[in-house]
Amino acid sequence: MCGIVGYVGHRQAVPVLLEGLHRLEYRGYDSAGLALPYRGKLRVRKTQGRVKDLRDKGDTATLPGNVGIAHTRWATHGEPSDANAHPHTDTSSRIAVVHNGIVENAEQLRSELTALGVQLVSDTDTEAIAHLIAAELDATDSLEAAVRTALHRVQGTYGLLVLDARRPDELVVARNGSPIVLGVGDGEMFIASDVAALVHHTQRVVFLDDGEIATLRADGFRTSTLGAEPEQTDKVPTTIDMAAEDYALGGYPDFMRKEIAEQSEAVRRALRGRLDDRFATARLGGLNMDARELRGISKVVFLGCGSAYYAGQLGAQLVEELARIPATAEPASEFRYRNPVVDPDALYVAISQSGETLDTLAAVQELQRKGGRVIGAVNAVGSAIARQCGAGVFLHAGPEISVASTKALTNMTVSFTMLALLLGRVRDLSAADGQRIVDGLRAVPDAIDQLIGDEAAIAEIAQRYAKARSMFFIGRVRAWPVAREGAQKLKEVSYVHAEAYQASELKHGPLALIDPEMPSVVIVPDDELLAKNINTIEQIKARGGPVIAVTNADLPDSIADDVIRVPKVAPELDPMLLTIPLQLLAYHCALALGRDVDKPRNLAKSVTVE
Ligand code: HGA
Repeated sequence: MCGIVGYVGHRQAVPVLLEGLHRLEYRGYDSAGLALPYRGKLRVRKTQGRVKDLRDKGDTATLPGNVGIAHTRWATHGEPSDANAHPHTDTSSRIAVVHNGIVENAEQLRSELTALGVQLVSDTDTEAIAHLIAAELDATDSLEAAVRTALHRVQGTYGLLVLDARRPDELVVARNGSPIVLGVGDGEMFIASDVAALVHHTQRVVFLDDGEIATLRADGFRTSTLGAEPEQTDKVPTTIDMAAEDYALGGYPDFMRKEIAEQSEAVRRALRGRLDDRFATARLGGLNMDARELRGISKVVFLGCGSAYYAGQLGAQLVEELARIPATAEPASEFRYRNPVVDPDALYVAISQSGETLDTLAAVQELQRKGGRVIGAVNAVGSAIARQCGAGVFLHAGPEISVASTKALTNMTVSFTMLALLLGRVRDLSAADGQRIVDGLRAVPDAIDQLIGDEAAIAEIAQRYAKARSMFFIGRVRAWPVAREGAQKLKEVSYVHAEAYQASELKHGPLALIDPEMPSVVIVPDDELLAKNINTIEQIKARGGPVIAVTNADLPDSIADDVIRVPKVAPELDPMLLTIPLQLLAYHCALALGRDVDKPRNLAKSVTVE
C-alpha cells in the first residue's frame, strides 16, 4: 500500500516521478504529492485525489530539477486531504518525507513536538518523522545519520524516503516492514516501493532489507544497518526478469479484465517444468525437501489474507484429499495474534501475491521464532516473505495490478494442487490417481479459455442482477471456499453486499432472508454431493429466491433461473475452475454499476500496513 517513488540523476525528475506514481497508483489512490529541492528550500505540490489531479495542479508538471520524491497515499492516519497528503515537511521547509507504514507511537511523538512549540499541520503519523529528522540535523551534517537517529525514536513500520533541500544531490531511504527497492541506472538512481515503477527504466535492482538504510546519489548507493552502531551492508544489484509491457494494459480496458484473460497463460507458466509423468507427481525444487522430509510432515497449515486465505482453504482440501494429511487454513492476520501452538512437524504455507502482506510476514516471523517450518507461496520474486521463508513455491502469475486478485489466486490453487500431489505421491496416492491429477492440471488452461469464451452470457446475467441489494453465494465442502471467494470478489469491485454461506447451514438461519429480491449464486460441483446441492436450489426456489447455478454437472437449464456452465477436468481441480465465472460475474456487475474496477473505494493492493 502507498506508492513511493524517488529519483536522482540527470533527467528532469518530475516526469519520472509522475509516471512512477501512475504505475503505483493501484497501491493507494486517495491523494498524491511530490517534492523537489529549489535553492535550499523545498517545492512541494500535493493534492487529495488521483495522480492525474496532481499532474494537472498548477505548475506541478513543469517544476524543474533532477532530484525528487513522490507518493500516492492510502490513508491510515488522518482523512484523505491536501494537508494529509505526502510529502510531509519540517517547519523550515528543508526536510521532505514520504512514508509507507504506521508510526505506532505517533501520538506521543506529536505531543512531544507540540510541547516543543512545533506547529503540526497535518493529522498524519508521518509528519512527526520530518520534524524529528530536521531536529537531528542541528547535531550532524550527515542526512543519513540524522535519519538513523530520528528513526531510533520511531516505533512501527516504515518504508521511508527523505529529501534534504540543502543537499539536492542525495536521497536517503530506510526500511522496516514496508518494501523499498532501489533501481540502478546509468548515472541515475531510482527508488520505489514496488518494481512496477522501475522496470521501464532499469532491470537492475536492490531490495532493501528490514533494518537497512541507504544513501543514493546519481552515481551510486551505499547501504548500512539502521542500528546505533551501523555496519555497511554490501548489496549487489540483481537483474529482474520483468518487462515494462507486463505492467501495461495492452489493449484491455482495465487490469482486472486483462488479468482474468491472462489466467490460462499464467497457469501454463506455473506448470512449466513442474509436472513429472514418469512418476506421476510434481517437481517443486523450491521446497528444498527430500522425500523423507516430505513424509515426515504431520499437518499442513495454510496462512493468507483475503483471497489468499480462500486459496489456502482450497489448498487444505486438496492436501487432505490427495495426501490424507490433516490440513487447515487460517487468516494470517488472526494467526499472528492468537499465540498459536506451533507444531515442529507441521508444514506452514504463507500465501501472499505481493510477498509483502504485513500480517502474513508477521505470521512467518512468529512461526520461525517458535521453530515452525514455513514455506512461501508468493508471486513477487525478491519480496519480503519470499526472502524470509527462503523456500517455497513461486506462483509465476506475472505482475498483478488489479486490486481484486484473479490470476494470482488461480495460480495459488494450481500450486497447492502440485504440493498436494507431491505430498500424496510420497504417501499413498496411487500412480494412476497421480497421473489423473497431472493430466487434469494440464487441461486447466484450455478449460479456462473455454470459460472466458462464455463471457458475454455471464455479462448479460450480471447486468440483470447488478442492482440487487445483496446476494448469497452458496456452496458446500469443495465449493465452500469457491462461494467465499465469489462473495468477496463481488463485494470488493461492485460494492454489492454479498454473503457466503455453507449450503448445509442455510436452513439454520439465513433462509429467512430469501425473497424475490435476494439472488443466490449456488455453486454445484459434479461430485457426490450433487443431489444435496440440487435440494438446496429447490429450497431457495420454493421461497421465491432467484438462483444462478454455477455448475459442471449435467443439469437441465430448468434447474435454476440462470445456469453458468463450467468444463470438467478432475473432481479435485473443479473448484478452481468454478471460481473463474464468479470473477467475471463480479467484474460485469461492477461495470454495470459504473465502478472503477481496478481501484475499488477504500482498498489498495499489497496490504503492507496492519
Ligand atoms: N500512515 C501514513 C502512510 C499510510 C500507508 O502506508 N498506507 O499504506 C498515512 O496515513 O499517511
